[in-house]
Amino acid sequence: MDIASKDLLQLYYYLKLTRHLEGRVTTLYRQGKILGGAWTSYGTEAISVGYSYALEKDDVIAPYFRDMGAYLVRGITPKRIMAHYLGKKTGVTGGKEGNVHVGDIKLGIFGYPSHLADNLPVAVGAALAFKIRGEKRVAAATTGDGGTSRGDFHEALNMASVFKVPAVFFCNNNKYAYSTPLTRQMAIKNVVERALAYAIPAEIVDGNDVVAVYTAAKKAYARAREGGGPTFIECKTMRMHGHSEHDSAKYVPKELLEEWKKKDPIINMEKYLLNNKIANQPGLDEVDKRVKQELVDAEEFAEKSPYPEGKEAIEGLYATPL
Ligand SMILES: Cc1ncc(C[n+]2csc(CCOP(=O)(O)OP(=O)(O)O)c2C)c(N)n1
Repeated sequence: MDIASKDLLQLYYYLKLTRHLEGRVTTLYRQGKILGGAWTSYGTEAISVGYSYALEKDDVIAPYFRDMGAYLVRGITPKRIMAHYLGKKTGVTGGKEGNVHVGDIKLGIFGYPSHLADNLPVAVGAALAFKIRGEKRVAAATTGDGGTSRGDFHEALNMASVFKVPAVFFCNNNKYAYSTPLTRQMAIKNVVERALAYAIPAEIVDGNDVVAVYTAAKKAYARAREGGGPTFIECKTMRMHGHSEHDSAKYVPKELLEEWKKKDPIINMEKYLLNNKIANQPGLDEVDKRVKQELVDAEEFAEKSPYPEGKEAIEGLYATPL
């Protein structure tokens, strides 16, 4: 697939933005400035950036908690995210939520019910609606490997397949579900086998290669739009930090982390851009500088923003029909 240079550079920009934003959030968490917890997608950013960048504006996503890249790509600004983490009124949830259960329906992002595949039935419902209305839109949803062991995952895939809805599922297979390694949560080798059992076409991609994720996603979305039904894409990667920043992840063998450090998605993309002469080193440094400045501005905006007032706690809790 031919990808325009401008899109490849944007993919790189979003990888860097996600990495630095979550890095800064982690620092703020350690300083005690974050009101809730800090879950990051460190080392797996290529999945959320790749699958979301391949979508069209009218499509929707039902993300999970390691999808910061998708929030950014779809237009939740770093300012709103920073303000969210600091519990401010200008944050994504107006200061109501202190974790990463965020969404913005105006940007086609469903706020998710839980971290563990409950978002997949939501995507299937949206996709079924698109199909019934004859709209060429797609719903994308993600889950971790652990989430694929839960009932919601299986119900969603079964229904998506039976009704042939335009939904595309991504698995961020980062080898651990909290402290449980893959081998303790499933007896199969590859998660794709679960999708194949529902007669859903499935593919394994390198989850640390943003171009591979983007390309597989584009193909699956095109098929879904043409009435070809759902696809499942297993993105193999490694969770490089703890489950959350409170977790030192001592249960993960050091050698495994060392091995995957060499496959870092940002380093991969830099090599790709340099080798294919799409960018030079000063160009990449410029992106880094731009991203860091954007985050300084975002943090300043968040710091200066007010906290919500008490009475706002009960406002906006229920959906207003669009
Ligand atoms: C029903 C339910 N059980 C447990 C939790 C706590 N929890 C949140 S995420 C998670 C592990 C998720 O693992 P996985 O699906 O592999 O995603 P990963 O963290 O690896 O990205 C757990 C146990 C929860 N949020 N909801």
